[in-house]
Parts: sequence; structure tokens; C-alpha cells
Amino acid sequence: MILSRFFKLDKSVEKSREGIFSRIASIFEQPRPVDDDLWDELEELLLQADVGVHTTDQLMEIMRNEVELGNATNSRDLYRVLQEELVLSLEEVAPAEPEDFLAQPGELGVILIVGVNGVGKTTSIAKLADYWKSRGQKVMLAAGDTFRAAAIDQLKLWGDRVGVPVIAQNPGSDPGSVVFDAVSAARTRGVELLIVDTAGRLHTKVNLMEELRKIRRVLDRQNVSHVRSLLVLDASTGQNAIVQGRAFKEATGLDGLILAKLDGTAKGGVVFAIVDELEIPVLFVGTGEKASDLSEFDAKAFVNALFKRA
Ligand SMILES: Nc1nc2c(ncn2[C@@H]2O[C@H](COP(=O)(O)OP(=O)(O)O)[C@@H](O)[C@H]2O)c(=O)[nH]1
Ligand SMILES: [Mg+2]
Repeated sequence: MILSRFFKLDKSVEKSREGIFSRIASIFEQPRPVDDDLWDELEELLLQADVGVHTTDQLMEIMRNEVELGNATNSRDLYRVLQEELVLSLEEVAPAEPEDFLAQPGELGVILIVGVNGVGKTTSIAKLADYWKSRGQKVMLAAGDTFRAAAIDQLKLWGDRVGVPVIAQNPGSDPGSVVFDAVSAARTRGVELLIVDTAGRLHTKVNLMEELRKIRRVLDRQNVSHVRSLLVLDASTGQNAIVQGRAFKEATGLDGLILAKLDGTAKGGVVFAIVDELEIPVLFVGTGEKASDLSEFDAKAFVNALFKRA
């Protein structure tokens, strides 16, 4: 059996598809007039799906316009417009490709993984390591979350499982120093991709910014020119993810998003709100707790998966 490239993406939205999105689909499946009842039901379900007030308002306005212009005259037309607009809303933000996160062959690229504690950072790092290792990259991890001893041990454990080396120091050591060591080790061993775990104490935003800036300064000093940062958000935290995203965008600048735990929520509509509000492309989604539970993100495949009918 040939599995589609987005098979995992498809599976990760099962809860959303079987929950609110199947109710949205059912609005349109039977031919019915486009009246106030339809608009009200649709608006309410989009909000329930966590699409967010701003994104929902925009979608509703576009759909009403299409009806006024005569481009959509019945519920089936509107269903098509809704799906097209959902895809467009994701595509409005220039998409990122996984390859953008790698340096030129023979050079060292660094990816900083940022996000609040508990969102799925360390697990996502293991998934990324597995993803790129299986695509032939020589990968190394750096335990830059030195705040908690458990965070260092957890990263080492994942490194063993996926078979990539982990550079770590003692708990409480300076993350900048860990990164310095890791870059030196990476160069010595011909590593192409260094993925750095970082601490996620958002409540001390000033320190967090300072810590991330310091890591960047260390990378500058070592002449690492290809540095990208990826924010991990927990899809099941809904609109709160947007608040976190804004703080990190301000603090460090972001090149892409990983939405962890998409499999754990029925409110997969939050993806539209996150992309709309943060204007940062989703690169990967987390589809479970194993190292292989990661899927590339694609706007069309995602919308198709949400509305796919058995
Ligand atoms: N279902 C599911 N669980 C996840 C996913 N990513 C992470 N987790 C779980 O979320 C919890 C926190 O993950 P962790 O990587 O330690 O978060 P961190 O504190 O941000 O580093 C762990 O129990 C993970 O197994 C995912 O994509 N799906
Ligand atoms: Mg962690």
C-alpha cells in the first residue's frame, strides 16, 4: 500500500475531523438556502473550532461577498468557497520548506528550538533529529535548557533513542557555553545540523530574551551564519498559543512553527488563527509521542484532511 505523503497529517486531525469539522461539513452537505440560520451556525462552529474571532470574521465577510457577487448561490458553492479561503488564509504567509532550515552542504546549520515548558519542545527536537537523520543529514543536539536537570536527561535519552549525539553540561551551567561547546564539537565531527534545546520560562521574559540573545552572540562569534529559530506551540492550548507566539516573535524573531499535539485536540481550527495572527508559517505538526510522529505541513492537504468524509 502506498501511503500518501501527508498520511500522518491526515491522522493527526482525526479528532478535529470527527468533531467540529464534521459538523461544519454537515451544514453544507444537504442543499439548503443561504440564509441567516446558515451564517449563524457556521460562525458559531468556526469559533468553537478555535479558528478565532479575527480569522472567523474575515472568512464570513469573504463568503458573504461571494454570495452578493453571485459567485456562490447555494450551500454547496459556499462549502467550496470556505475550503478555498481556508487554504488561502494559510498560504498568505509565505510558506517555509524544511530545506530552508539546512545550511549549504558541508556547512553547519543551527536551529534554535524555542517555546514555553511543556509544549513539546524536547520531543519535537527528537522528531526533527529523526526526520533529518533519515534524510541523510549528520545531526547533533545541544542541551541548552540547563535550568532543569530532568530536561538534560530527557534530551540525552532521546538522543540515544534516535541515534544522534547530545552535547550537554551540568544543570545550571550557562546555555551560551553549552552552545559554544556544541558548535566546536559539531565542526570537529563534520556535523551539518545542530539542534539546540532552550529553556522556556516565559514569565521571566527579560531573562529569556537575554538568554536567547546570548546564544545568538555565541553563534555569531563562532561564525555560524546559518541560524534559524523554530517555535513549538501546543495546539491543544488554543488561543493561548497565540499569546505565547507573540512573545517569542518579539523576543527572538521566528522562522517557522511546529504545532505539537495536533493529534490531541478536536480544535484543529486553531492552526488558522495562529498563522493569521503570528504571520509565521507552520513547518511541521506533531502527530503523537513517538520520534516518528511528525508530519510536514501543507495548507491544501491540511484543509482536505479536516473535511475529508469517510
Ligand atoms: N500526543 C502528543 N503528545 C506530545 C506531542 N509532542 C509532545 N507530546 C507530549 O507532551 C509532553 C511534554 O513534552 P516535552 O517534549 O517534554 O515538552 P517541553 O517541556 O516543551 O520540552 C510529553 O508527555 C510528550 O510526550 C505530540 O505531538 N502529540
Ligand atoms: Mg524540554
